[in-house]
Amino acid sequence: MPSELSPIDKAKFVAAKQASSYVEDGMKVGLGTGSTAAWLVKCLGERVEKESLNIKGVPTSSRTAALAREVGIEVISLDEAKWLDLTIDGADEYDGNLNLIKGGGGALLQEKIVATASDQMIVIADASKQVETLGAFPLPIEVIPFGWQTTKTLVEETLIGMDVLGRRVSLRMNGDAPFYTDEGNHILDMHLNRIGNARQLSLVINQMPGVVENGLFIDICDVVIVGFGDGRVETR
Ligand code: ABF
Repeated sequence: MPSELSPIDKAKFVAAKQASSYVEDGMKVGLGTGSTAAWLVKCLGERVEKESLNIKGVPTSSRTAALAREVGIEVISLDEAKWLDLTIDGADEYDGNLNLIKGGGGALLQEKIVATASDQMIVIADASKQVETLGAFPLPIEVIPFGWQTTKTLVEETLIGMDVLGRRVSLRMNGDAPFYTDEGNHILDMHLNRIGNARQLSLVINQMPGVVENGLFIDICDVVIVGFGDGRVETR
């Protein structure tokens, strides 16, 4: 373990380290995005170097692609891979049914496509990501830039009558300018506080023109590996 890690980084590292042991020679692996997933990519890079582990990685963002190449992992596109053995990624929240909110890092679209195209998805997280009910973390939705303000208004109106506690929707910014995803889209963050029916909300949001995808991952995650600041790891 790298020395001098803060408790939160130690928690992320131990979860990532444990998850990296699920990766076997010859696998095609989806590589997540975010600070926890970055530990995973580094752990896998170490195995590639020390054990001559032969894997192909499909990154979920340009950031992860750059890191994977840097640590010596062979990077291929999802279309080259066609289907993956395993995807390992972080999350912003997970509940008792292993449903997730993802997309705080702005990469939810590629993350969802890659995770869905995998035999298994493992989430790695520190213990602070566990919630009773999803929604304290703002739910990101990816929208195309054309007419995004109209899409935002329609989303706000749609939230009336949904089982949520808040309805504020904000455009994600990057300094003074709107944030752009790797696909050239914007992100709207939905401050819902509590999502009573995540499955229904996900379906309703995705029906709206202008919405590309939302950050609810329902029935996609198979296992959550939780790391703690004292170095313990638990599997859910
Ligand atoms: C990605 O990175 C996301 O979907 C999630 O938004 C975020 C988690 O980041 P971190 O691991 O830095 O908390 O996995």
